[in-house]
Amino acid sequence: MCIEALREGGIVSKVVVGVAQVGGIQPEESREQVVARLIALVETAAARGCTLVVFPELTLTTFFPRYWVDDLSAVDTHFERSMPNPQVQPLFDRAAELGIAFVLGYAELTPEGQHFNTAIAVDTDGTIAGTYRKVHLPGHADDRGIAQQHLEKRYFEIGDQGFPVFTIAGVRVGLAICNDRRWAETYRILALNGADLVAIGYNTPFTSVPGMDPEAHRAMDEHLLSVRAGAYQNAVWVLAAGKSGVEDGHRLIGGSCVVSPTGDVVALAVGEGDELVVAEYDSATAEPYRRELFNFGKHRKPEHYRLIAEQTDRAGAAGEQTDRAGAADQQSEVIA
Ligand code: CDT
Repeated sequence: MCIEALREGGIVSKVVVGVAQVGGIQPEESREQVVARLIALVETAAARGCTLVVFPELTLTTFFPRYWVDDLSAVDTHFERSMPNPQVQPLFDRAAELGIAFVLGYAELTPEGQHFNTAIAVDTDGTIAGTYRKVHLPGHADDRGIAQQHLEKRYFEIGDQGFPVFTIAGVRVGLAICNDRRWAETYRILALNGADLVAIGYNTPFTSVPGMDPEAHRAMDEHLLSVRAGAYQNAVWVLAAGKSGVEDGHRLIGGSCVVSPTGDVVALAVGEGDELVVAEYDSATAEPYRRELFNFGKHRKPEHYRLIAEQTDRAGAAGEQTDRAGAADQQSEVIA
């Protein structure tokens, strides 16, 4: 058993954690085939002493927001109508047998017909502790004509639950999904909500920003820069699990990692296929930062942060039309 017997109110101080990088998932792969790959990763995690494993964003399917589909309902085949459903149940069962908590990203279609890019936190006994629905949806509602299509705004609605924190495997885990990791607000809200560890799943292609020179090293550097800054500035651990390798002709960056509150990458995937990276989470690493440099209670000055909550855009800039992701043009308001 890798949970140290230092439980205080259900919270542990040390636990072995795993980040499950998943190689490309091709459009023709069935849910059953994907789930079999995930179970193999969970078994590897158990053999290496893990109690908590994080999987990528939209783990169960290829990254379908890269495709334009005229009929919106045609993409519903990529969405899960319930969780766990019969195809995914074997993952829940095997993880519970092995005593492993996990975070899993997938496309959620609610009974009310809403579409979300979702992650769930599942505890060691197989119960779902909670759900997060992606807030920062990148790309466009209509990318036709752009070489690198990224249509999350077309296929998903903006998450409606903020940034929640759930206790699984005795750790307070905050959830975020892919593009969320590039926004300082994500980590700060999760830290304010009490997260000790932030679990992030992602799908990042090498060529994600139209018009930008797609230098491979830059995509990886920006990813690591984001998760390292989030961890350090908020005194939290970050577990970032990506898809990797080639998915239907599109290359994803991989780079799945564990980052400690010091901002150090303590474990990093080196391959482009299914791969588990493992590290020991230790709550004590965060303590000196929380006591001194990033002692929020002592040093934060929310009275000077009003613009963050009240204003969206840079002063003088105009917003952008979106689709399922909601809302008409957001004309930014200049607040002096
Ligand atoms: N899935 C996701 O959010 N990916 C984005 C890249 C696309 S930007 C058009 C990311 O931030 O990695």
